[in-house]
Amino acid sequence: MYRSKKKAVSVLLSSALFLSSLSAMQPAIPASAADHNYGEALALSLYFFDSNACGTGITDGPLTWRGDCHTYDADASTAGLDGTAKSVVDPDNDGKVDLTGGYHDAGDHIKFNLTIGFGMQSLALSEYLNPGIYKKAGCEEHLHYILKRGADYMMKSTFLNSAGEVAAVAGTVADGNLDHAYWSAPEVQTYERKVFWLTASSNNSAVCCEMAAGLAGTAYVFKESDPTYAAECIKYAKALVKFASAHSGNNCEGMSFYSTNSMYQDEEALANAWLWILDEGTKPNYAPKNGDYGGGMGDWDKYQWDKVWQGFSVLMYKATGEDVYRDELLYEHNKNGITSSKFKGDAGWGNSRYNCAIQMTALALAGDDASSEYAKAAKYQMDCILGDNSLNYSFLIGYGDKWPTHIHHRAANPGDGTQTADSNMSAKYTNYGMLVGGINNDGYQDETNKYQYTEGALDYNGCFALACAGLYRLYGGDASAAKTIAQNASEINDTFFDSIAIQTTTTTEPTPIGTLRGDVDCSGDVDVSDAVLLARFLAEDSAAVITPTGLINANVDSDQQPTPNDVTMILRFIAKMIEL
Ligand SMILES: [Ca+2]
Ligand SMILES: [Ca+2]
Ligand SMILES: [Ca+2]
Ligand SMILES: [Ca+2]
Ligand SMILES: [Zn+2]
Ligand SMILES: [Zn+2]
Repeated sequence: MYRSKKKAVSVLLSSALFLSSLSAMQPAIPASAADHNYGEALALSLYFFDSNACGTGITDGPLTWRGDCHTYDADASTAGLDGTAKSVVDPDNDGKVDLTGGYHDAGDHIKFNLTIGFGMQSLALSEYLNPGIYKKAGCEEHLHYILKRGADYMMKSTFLNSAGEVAAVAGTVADGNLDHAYWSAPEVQTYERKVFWLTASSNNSAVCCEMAAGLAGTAYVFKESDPTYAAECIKYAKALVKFASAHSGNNCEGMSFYSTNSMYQDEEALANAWLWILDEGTKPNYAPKNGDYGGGMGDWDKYQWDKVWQGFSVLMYKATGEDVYRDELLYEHNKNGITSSKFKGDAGWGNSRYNCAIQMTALALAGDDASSEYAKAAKYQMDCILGDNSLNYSFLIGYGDKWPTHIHHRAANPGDGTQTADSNMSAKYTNYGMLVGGINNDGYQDETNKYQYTEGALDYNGCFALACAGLYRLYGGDASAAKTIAQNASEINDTFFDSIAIQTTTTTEPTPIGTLRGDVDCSGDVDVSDAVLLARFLAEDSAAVITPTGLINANVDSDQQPTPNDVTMILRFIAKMIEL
């Protein structure tokens, strides 16, 4: 589909003319040298997910020091299930089901579908907001590899009946208290891993919708390269949203570290927004104002594992350009307040992830303008995290030349078999790309048992990707530096993704803007029907429907959103008075 539209462009306009008009309409971006290398940081950050991989296919994978683990999740217990749910999950009635795969959550080895969903959704969102950014960083295949492991596991742990409806979800695997009792590498562990099931009578709707958002986001990333896989992800995403709303609940058993509140409408809205963007659903109907999404549902917070309203608004703003989302993001930005003069360090536990989440909102407001105060504020915060702080530590492990070594991560810092985190041993392996909690207003303590500072998790790196991808798009950076690190680090199997060509460009390329300027109905050419459709849409004619791509195509004057001026410009183009 994308290729054929491109062909139509070249028929209509010479490619040179098209490109020159494109660049003329882009806001000017100052050619500033990047203080930090965001391309390198983004590419490195993906390796954290490999460090938390669980199941099989890990030995001989991207990391030399990781191997298959918890393979006995293949015989996970179905205890706790009964009736139809039991018969769907365990048709041979042996009391066992295969739940291998997925990701450990943090420096421990629990698999929470809530944070796996959040992590995958965040990675997919970082690509959507910054189209082609992982390709530019030379790590598109790596992104696909990570998303597929996450999506494969979320689908494997979702059990559909013959009608395609969800019968049960293995929401969490491993009891946190038991898991935490062991400080050892995942590869050697044999403790019993309990399954916490979600069913119609004991559901957790936020978990199901977060999974749906992760699956639908993954479908977006795969829709061109593997439409069959994307369709499978969409099927599960739709089933999970339906299950979550038909049987709403907030069962937090087994989720003591990530207890959700009862508000799942934010995760639901996010999943539905992705489905709408994929042309697989209707446009979510929310009009947030001053943090209030209606019906008493408020944001007034930051994007995080069970509070994703800002992720929803960022996604919708990118898709529609509508002022209602910009105004809402501006409200939350002003409330959370980051500037380019003071590091925001008010979170006691895992400060860097919240800081990155706030950067995401600022970068959405910045659009393509690297010289805006929003962009500069995000850049300042990220630069502090990457090393411009009183300790000169990069809190992204393996980036720069100094980083924390007493990390709270059992796989990378397993000790000698008798030690616990209290022994404060140094990491055995450099866990390249792991974002740790890092510095906050109280400082930083590089101690293995100070998990508030030295641990990382799927949600941390998800938020990091959202911030770093935006900064890389705006300010550039030489991503080949990550490849050089991979070649020299004994921890990384640098030939694993060898088929990937690293692009070393340091200039910022124009952000792709739809398929064809002025082609509001996405028919492949621009004619009077495009102007008519846009005029009807702007007059709020409910029968006038424009796809997200069409809305981007419609905004020919490149301001925030389609307006009557765009109709005028399209008509002038048809009359051959101007170029688009
Ligand atoms: Ca079985
Ligand atoms: Ca929620
Ligand atoms: Ca058209
Ligand atoms: Ca416009
Ligand atoms: Zn494992
Ligand atoms: Zn833990």
